[in-house]
Amino acid sequence: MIGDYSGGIAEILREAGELLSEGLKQDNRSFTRKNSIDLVTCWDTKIEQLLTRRLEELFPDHGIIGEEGGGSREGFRRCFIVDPIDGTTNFVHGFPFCCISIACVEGNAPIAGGVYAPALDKLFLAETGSGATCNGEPVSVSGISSCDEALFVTGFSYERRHQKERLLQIVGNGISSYQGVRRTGSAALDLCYVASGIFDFYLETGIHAWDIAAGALFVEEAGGRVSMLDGSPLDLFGRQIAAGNPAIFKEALKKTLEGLAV
Ligand code: LIP
Repeated sequence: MIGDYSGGIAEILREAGELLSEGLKQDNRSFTRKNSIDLVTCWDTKIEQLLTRRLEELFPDHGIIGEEGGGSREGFRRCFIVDPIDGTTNFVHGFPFCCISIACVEGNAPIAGGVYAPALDKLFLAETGSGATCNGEPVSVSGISSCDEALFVTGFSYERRHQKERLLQIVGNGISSYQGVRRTGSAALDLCYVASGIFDFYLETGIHAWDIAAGALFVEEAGGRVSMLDGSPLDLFGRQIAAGNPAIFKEALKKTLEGLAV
């Protein structure tokens, strides 16, 4: 799949992936706190600097928004939204389920994206209308047709200490409704695994556009659905997402949010 963006995004992700691998090889990874549980490491900063520099070189007329550096999309028709390390808490603890995410958006719609997890040796790419791939092979969402047979994945964002009852209700609903419930710590990889038919439904609140922009495109290009918790079209900046295979989507949304105000 070589559209206008995939070649450049893949090249930059592989370069940044070397820094992430280097960081994972360290005995330990020091961090500072953005709040009581939201961490940042020097690797997040280094990788975001590389992403920004290389994207400016390859796509000079695009805006850039990054988790660590801010940036803006004002005045740009198209803008990159980057997460230098999605799954930073995993990274700090040496749990290799972490990745780098780059998405190109026009308005509120992702049109191209890439996610690279070097420790898993998985490079996901997609462009609107061209499908989604993992390591060059097409991926598609699962065909599972009932929640009983499905694997549900969710996450606990950095607001979790103020939302404990709500999150426990979602997990409780998950335990009663699905074959299994998972929490991996990386929204971007959760969406990649939905697009690959490994997870069947994902739902999270409190996440940011940089966590989900690329992954949401992968799910749609792999034949899946993404939306807000009330089923309305996804707003990347709306701090919530539901994603899954179309066969169980409606049932899963209803069962997962049972007893909760949406
Ligand atoms: C993480 C998300 C994850 C969420 C975490 C955190 P980060 O992003 O990928 O789904 O549960 O709380 O937001 O901070 O590692 O880029």
